[in-house]
Parts: sequence; C-alpha cells; structure tokens
Amino acid sequence: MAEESKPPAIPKPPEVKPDDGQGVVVAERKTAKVEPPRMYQVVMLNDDYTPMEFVVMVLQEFFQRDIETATQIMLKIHHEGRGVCGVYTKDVASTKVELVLAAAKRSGHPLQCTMEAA
Ligand code: TYC
Repeated sequence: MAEESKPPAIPKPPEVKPDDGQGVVVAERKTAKVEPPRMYQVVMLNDDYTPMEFVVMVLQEFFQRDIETATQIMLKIHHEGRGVCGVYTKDVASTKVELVLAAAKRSGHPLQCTMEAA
C-alpha cells in the first residue's frame, strides 16, 4: 500500500481574544522566550607535583590558550591555589574537565580540575 502522505502543516494563527464589546479585537502573538544557557567555569587547582609545563600544555591543548596566556593562568594557579581556565556551557565544561583529568591520569600527575556555576 502507498504510504499515506500527511497534509502540509498549516501555521497556527495568532490567538484572538473575543470582542470585548467595544469594537476592538486584540491579537496576541505568543513568542517563545529563550533564556541564555547557564555558564560554568572550569577551575584548575594547584598541587605540588604536576609539572608547570604540563599545566601550560593542558591550557593550550584543551582551552585554546596561547603560550603566554597559558603561562599566566598556570602561574596564577601556582600562586593563588586555583584559577579559571575558561567559561562554557554545562556540557562543554563537563567534557573539558573529563579530558583534563584523563590526560593528567595518563601522565601520572595529580592535577585536579572542577567546574562551578559562573
Ligand atoms: N605547583 C606546581 C609546581 O610547582 C605547578 C602547578 C601549577 C600545578 C598549576 C598545578 O594547576 C596547577 N610544579
């Protein structure tokens, strides 16, 4: 049997309120409000063992930082205990945390990285 074809979708007309007796009809178009997504900071923590060069490499590789910026961020973490690598949507931040932790583990470094709502 031939596949039944659906009739073409007809766009809904704007909602029309009943006439209020004053000869005025108000049409309202319901527009969907789209909020910007919540953003998350990826935060890296200092430790005494991970080599500085490894942290700089991670910042370049996973956070697209140039070598100067990566070095500045690494030094900030080294001196202050923590630092923001970047700010992303939830899924992207979560993936970056996983990638950093996996790379650190593979290389035998205790580097820690978390995400927090911006
Ligand atoms: N403190 C480390 C060292 O002296 C370097 C380091 C910097 C480690 C930043 C982790 O997130 C970090 N080798």
